[in-house]
Amino acid sequence: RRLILATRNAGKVTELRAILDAADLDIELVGADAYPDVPDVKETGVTFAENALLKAHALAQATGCPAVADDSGLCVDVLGGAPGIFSARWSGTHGDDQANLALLLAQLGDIADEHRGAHFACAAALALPDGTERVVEGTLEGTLRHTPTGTGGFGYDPILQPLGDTRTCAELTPAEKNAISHRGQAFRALAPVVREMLG
Ligand code: ITT
Repeated sequence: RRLILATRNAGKVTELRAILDAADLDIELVGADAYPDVPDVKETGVTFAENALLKAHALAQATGCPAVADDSGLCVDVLGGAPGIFSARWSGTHGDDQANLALLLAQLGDIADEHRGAHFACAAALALPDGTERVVEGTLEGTLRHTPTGTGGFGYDPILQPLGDTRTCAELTPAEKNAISHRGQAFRALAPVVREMLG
């Protein structure tokens, strides 16, 4: 059996493979890159869950295979939850992690640490070709650093310091990040659903 990972974000693919491999699903995981002719779906939803479902359904319909999708982002308290679902294109250029992070830091300026609360959020969706769907969510709470630190992970990892840690997500090992992350939580919760629905 085959399960499509409906994402073109390389950082997500690496993490999803590790998280789902650890769940021992006995399923072949195939990246969306294996289907270059399937056009990217427009993320027209207003929530992470809606967008994750849109992406999963688009791949499941186009390929005839079950698909899982991730929609995720960084929600900053003092910005009322922004960039949120716009995290990947905050600077105007989709997927430009450096520019997105730099703009966000500039917007926060020298706001004091006690006002730099934020969380990562992830919605993990499963869609089957017959239209069946499931979606679950996870979050990772933390505070935002004034300067980026660390080289691991992707996106906003160099500025998000999880609560209870002194390091940023970009300083954690991949296993340490997956153990606590929004994505780890969401896809570990989705794994038994995948097993049940594909089994
Ligand atoms: P797909 O739609 O193809 O999955 P995308 O990068 O466009 O890829 P999203 O719309 O879900 O995906 O945007 C996610 C963005 O949120 C991502 O580009 C990062 O900027 C940020 N983000 C999500 N999870 C993150 C994480 O674990 N660490 C750091 N940044 C993260």
